[in-house]
Amino acid sequence: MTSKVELVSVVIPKLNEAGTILEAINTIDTYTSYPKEIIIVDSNSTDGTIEIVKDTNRCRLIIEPRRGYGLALMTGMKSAKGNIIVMVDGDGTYEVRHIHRMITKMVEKDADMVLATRMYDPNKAMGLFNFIGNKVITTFYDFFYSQFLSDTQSGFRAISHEAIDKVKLNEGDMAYATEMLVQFAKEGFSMIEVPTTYKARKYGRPKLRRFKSGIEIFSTIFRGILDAETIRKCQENWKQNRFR
Ligand SMILES: Nc1nc2c(ncn2[C@@H]2O[C@H](COP(=O)(O)OP(=O)(O)OP(=O)(O)O)[C@@H](O)[C@H]2O)c(=O)[nH]1
Ligand SMILES: [Mg+2]
Repeated sequence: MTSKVELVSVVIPKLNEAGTILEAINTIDTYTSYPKEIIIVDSNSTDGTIEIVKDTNRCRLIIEPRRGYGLALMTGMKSAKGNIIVMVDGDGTYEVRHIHRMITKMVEKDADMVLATRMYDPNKAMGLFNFIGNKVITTFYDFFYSQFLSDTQSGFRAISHEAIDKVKLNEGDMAYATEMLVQFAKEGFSMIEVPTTYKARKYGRPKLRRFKSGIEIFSTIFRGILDAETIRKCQENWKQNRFR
């Protein structure tokens, strides 16, 4: 539950995103009027990103030498001081202006997590493979974990710090985001979505390795399904919450 905003910690994992990071920082600074801190977690970028971040003097920079999207987020969240944590990519693909709208919704609905969904975006900028993969994963996830999400692979989320501290997450790479949803469903934490827009990557290369990530994400979902206790809890939570 998130009934008030004390401090928002925006955690940005980034690796070689020199072309987009400054704009992301500036936009977050301008459009998020809640009290905030920006934490950048870098795995030793070699394209000048680190220098750009240092020059801004507006962010806390953490070097996490181990590679992996999940590891970077775990490290960043560990040092977050806010009662709300926002995770978002530093690659210019997500509309970071929408952080404000996500947090307002979070407080209004007293939610544990708000995901920015890209599924209602009129620009349809998501690549076809990613779109299909996302749809399949989301359908499986919703069915087995009794949820109604439309974009489980969104890496743009506002999360209650208290809630994330209660779950144990181990996935070091892209499956981290799915593991978080599995654990939140098991704990009965409330998850809602707000629409956002999405842009295709303009700078650098994606770090997502589709095949490897696909296997890890499905393994994460199926591991939870095989755990009868998890599924029982999700169904129980759904029954309790459906008339709310
Ligand atoms: N610190 C750190 N950040 C990472 C690592 N791998 C990925 N990232 C960052 O995590 C975010 C998500 O990775 P992306 O490559 O954008 O993956 P994606 O969003 O699936 O791919 P795109 O559609 O191309 O954006 C980006 O901001 C990356 O720079 C890593 O090993 N270390
Ligand atoms: Mg990205």
